Amino acid sequence: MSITTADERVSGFVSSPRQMFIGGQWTEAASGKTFATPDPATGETLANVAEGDAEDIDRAIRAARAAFDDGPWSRMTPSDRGRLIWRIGDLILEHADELAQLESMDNGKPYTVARAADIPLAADLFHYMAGWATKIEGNTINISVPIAPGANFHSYTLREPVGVVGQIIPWNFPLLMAAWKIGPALTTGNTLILKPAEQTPLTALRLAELIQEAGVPDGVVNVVPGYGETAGARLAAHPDVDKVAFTGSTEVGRLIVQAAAGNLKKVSLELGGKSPNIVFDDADSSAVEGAANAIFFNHGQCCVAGSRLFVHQSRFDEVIEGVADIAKSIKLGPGMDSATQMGPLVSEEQLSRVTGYLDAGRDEGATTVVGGGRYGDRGYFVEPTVLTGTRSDMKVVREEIFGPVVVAQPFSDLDEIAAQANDTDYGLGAGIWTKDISKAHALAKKIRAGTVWINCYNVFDSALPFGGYKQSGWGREMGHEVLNNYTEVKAVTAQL
Ligand code: TXE
Repeated sequence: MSITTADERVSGFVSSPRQMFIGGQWTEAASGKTFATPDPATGETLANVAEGDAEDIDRAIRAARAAFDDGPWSRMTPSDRGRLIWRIGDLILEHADELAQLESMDNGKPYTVARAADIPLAADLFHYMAGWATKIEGNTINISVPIAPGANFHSYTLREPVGVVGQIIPWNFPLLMAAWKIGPALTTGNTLILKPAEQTPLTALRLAELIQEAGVPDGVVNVVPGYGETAGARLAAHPDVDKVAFTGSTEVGRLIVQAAAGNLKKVSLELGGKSPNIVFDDADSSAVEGAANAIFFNHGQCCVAGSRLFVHQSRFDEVIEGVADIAKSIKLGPGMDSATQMGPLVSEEQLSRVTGYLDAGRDEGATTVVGGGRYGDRGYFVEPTVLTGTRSDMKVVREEIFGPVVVAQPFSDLDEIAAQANDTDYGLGAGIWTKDISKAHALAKKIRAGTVWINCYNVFDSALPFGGYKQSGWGREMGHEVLNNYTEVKAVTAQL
């Protein structure tokens, strides 16, 4: 018997065109078209993938509808459902090396990071969600009905799946975003169609194979790779989809809401951010590394990146110098190189978007302390960058850059910093660095954001709800909060 290694499985996976997964079958696009997903470290084609568009989305929705209405899924007991979901988590861990390689090659992030963070977090999400399958409960409610004095009623609520769910995800954490979407939808008994980002379809397709191997019935999970304007738009607009869950840009989030208005499907959104990271005068020295990690992790391609750094004026020079030193020391290279600490951005489009912001910052008068441009002339690398001398009306301060670029500003008091931190259309995350825990909690309360980290940053856990205030989104993912995203509540009243 021959044993295939993760390397061999990965090269086998990318060497032939990948098909889409509809109704438990692996199939070509109805149009026969494929698209290339490039290696961001070189720009060369990594793999070819079936290009789904409206017709394929329609097929997938029919499969998901049949599986929801008539399939074994709706008759499965919660504990059997939970066991299947747990098994998906196990299979992810069993294939962790292979998935981390695929993720690194398709997205550009270092293999070591994918192996240590993305893959175990994705597995953990399924393990966490598996437990909820048996704990979805309604309430009994005592009612007194004024127009029926003396009558006796028995009222209770049922929490039921929304139905067929369309899920559209981005490219910054491809497998993890697929897990955040698929895990809770399955736990609550929905069926789904996932459209991965066109830049990074590979791990979602490999995940679909593992979901099939786990024994999830045909049609419950469908994965249709393709472009946003075609496949994504059809999924968001389709009248037979009951809910759409989207993670991506605020701009496309608005289009999703408009498309969903046709049949008023439920919508949850996880959108952009411009998160403040605040270092007080009494902060521990770990704040410097914390501020660097907040922006440079995943090359700044995090919706929650600590992209606006506010430092108390008494510590400003020291902290900026420290973050700049870290920026200079970061080793850039291909994700699969074991020495690499930061890989390329995901695509040529993101490279020109981020370098465009660097030009805009310079034009508007910002000072580049370190970095400031493209790195090398092959692949989509950008230098880790620190900008100072910025004003709150500058493009680089107001808009999400989604690259390794932080804008740093000094501040002097608590009231001023709360107002500055909230001076943004977004409200996804925030960081606070201080030894004064009362001050930290007081500020945490004032900040209008879905997540606040105190003396840490980028700490995620499947049990913690995640999502945004203001234009950063609607609804929460993870934790028990996510169950609200994927269930309807029915009130039942019987007269006794
Ligand atoms: O995002 P898009 P892009 C932000 C970040 C980044 C910018 C652009 O600032 O620089 O968005 O990235 C699908 N109907 N974030 O262009 O277009 C698309 O195919 C339905 C923040 O890559 O929003 C992909 O699957 N779907 C973010 C997904 O939407 C459509 C993560 C995200 O792509 C569609 C990514 C349409 N009309 C980018 N158009 C975060 N919150 O983490 C596109 N899509």
